Amino acid sequence: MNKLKLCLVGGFLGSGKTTAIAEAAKYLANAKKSVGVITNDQGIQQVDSLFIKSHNIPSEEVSGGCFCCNYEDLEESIQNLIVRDSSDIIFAESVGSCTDLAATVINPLLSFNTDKYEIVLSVFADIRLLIPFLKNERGIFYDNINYIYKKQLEEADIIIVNKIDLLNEEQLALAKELIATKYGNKIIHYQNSLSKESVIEWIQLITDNFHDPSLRTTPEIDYDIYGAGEAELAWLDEEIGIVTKDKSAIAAAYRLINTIYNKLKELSYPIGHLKFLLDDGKEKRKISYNAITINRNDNINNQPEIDRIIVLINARVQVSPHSLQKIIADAIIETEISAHCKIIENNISAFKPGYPNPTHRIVG
Ligand SMILES: Nc1nc2c(ncn2[C@@H]2O[C@H](COP(=O)(O)OP(=O)(O)OP(=O)(O)O)[C@@H](O)[C@H]2O)c(=O)[nH]1
Ligand SMILES: [Mg+2]
Repeated sequence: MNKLKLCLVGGFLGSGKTTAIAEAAKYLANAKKSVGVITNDQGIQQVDSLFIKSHNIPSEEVSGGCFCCNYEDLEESIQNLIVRDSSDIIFAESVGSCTDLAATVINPLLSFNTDKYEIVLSVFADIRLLIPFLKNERGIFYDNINYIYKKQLEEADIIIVNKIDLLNEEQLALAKELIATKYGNKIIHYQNSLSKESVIEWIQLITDNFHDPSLRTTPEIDYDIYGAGEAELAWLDEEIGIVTKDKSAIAAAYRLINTIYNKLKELSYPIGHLKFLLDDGKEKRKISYNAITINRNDNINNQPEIDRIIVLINARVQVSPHSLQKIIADAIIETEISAHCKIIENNISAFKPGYPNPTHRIVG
């Protein structure tokens, strides 16, 4: 029997996992491969799940916590994709603040299912965040969060250094030197996930590196530090409706998004991710920010003229859940005044993710 190829995709928040997975899945589907995707995040209303679905890619979602703490849900999602969609290659994107995947996901899958899986773990890193991290072993987040970042890279089968298009040649050459001294023993792929060719190279690399079904050695991990880092990044998901009288709903949505982003920047709260899914009933578009997003140039001219739009917000920010909710509430009030619209808030959820409590932990 052919083994299921499971491409586990980890790496820090906003590093480009979903972008690459969507591109890879579309490419493989065009090549007549039976591909499936599993999305995963701390909350219930997930931007990435809707984004993947909007590309008509067979998908499943694990919600309300990471794969390791929802292991049964992960197995059920894999099974659903196999049975319903005949998937034989599955991309599973873990929560961007999750680590210890080898011990809590890969080893249990291999131990409990003899001869069923071939697995490879790609860990993504946004090159603009990786460089300052490597230079001083600190990032722009608190130390506990930097610890998660470091552990993610340590357990990677393949490190995907992503968003290389955002550096010039000289910066990239210096970055490569730095990365080679630190991670010389790893397979490293320099990638631009917005480029199909670059993503095809990643697919090739994964295909060549599916591991024998033997248990992985796993890095030491201090769960108290890991848990503290998770908790320092508040989660918020919220669906809102924007209604205008002059068909300017899209412009109002962009105004709200900019207001939220600018408030977080002004208050210097480091952003893990800040994602929006705009749904005008015809088209879904995703807008994302992370800690170092600079000047997005969204073209808001020539947009459809519509009276209402739904916006799903997912945020993961180094701040308390209460403050995060307040910032968004303030931005909504300001936008209602400045954009002459009515904003209706539905289904808000804001919380500190709990202590990671994996269903299984098997050290290879
Ligand atoms: N310039 C550039 N932008 C990228 C690249 N890869 C992803 N992005 C952008 O980075 C942002 C975050 O990408 P996502 O794919 O959502 O990142 P993610 O790792 O899935 O994020 P989370 O699921 O929130 O942890 C989006 O705006 C993407 O368009 C890249 O290679 N180059
Ligand atoms: Mg994602």
